[in-house]
Amino acid sequence: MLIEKSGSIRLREITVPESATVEQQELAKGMVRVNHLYRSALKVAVTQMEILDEEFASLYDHSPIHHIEYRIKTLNSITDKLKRRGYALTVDNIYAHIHDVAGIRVICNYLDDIRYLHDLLRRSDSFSITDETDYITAPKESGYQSLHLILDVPVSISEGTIHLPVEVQLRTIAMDMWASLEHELRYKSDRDLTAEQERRLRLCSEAVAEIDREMQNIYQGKAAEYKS
Ligand code: 0O2
Repeated sequence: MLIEKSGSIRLREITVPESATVEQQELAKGMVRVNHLYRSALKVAVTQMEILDEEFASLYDHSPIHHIEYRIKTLNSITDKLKRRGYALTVDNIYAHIHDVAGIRVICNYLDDIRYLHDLLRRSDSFSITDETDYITAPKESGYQSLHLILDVPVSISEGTIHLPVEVQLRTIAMDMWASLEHELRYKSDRDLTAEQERRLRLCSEAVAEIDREMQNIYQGKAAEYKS
């Protein structure tokens, strides 16, 4: 199942007043180009991911991917990230410093599915992995778990082949449940989470990790880890 999340860059999001300078008009045009190119990179990467999934399913009668979500980062989010890192909003800075303009989230059934897909992507000739952060082996302070990869994706356009980064977040259904609810709890309210709530979220994340290990063991027919 493929889910496209909203959030593409649209020209109308960029205020170009009548008095806009040539530079501002160029920026607006450049943003439309950014959107088009990253969308194309996203399509290439999503299609390749589906091909791997279908091939695996036909060989082993098990699909490693539960579903895939993808999105183009919103202009606001791009602007915030550039600002946080001390860069001005320019097309060149987006290409140089933002590696998650195009993002794919691959929700897997089991932990081993993540390792298996990671391995396939490492060996793939279609793109290379330029960066990886394993928040499963070492979860973030918040408790967040996922495997983050940056793929270098070749895209054929009229002028030739360009290479663009696409961020891939690989996680299990259980990790996705935690991340979605934690994000909701953290950002949907105008009140910050208390230290106690943060602690409880970390405990939930540990419980998620244990559930993932146990589901994996059950799937493989191994002995249960829980002690009665
Ligand atoms: P969106 O809308 O998902 O793109 P950054 O923190 O973004 O300046 P970096 O290196 O990209 O720098 O950060 P990181 O933490 O490796 O990856 C950022 C993305 O991972 C986030 O995207 C989230 O999708 C996810 N993520 C990271 N930490 C957490 C967390 O504690 N909770 C949840 N729910 N998700 C997390 P964005 O950019 O926030 O937004």
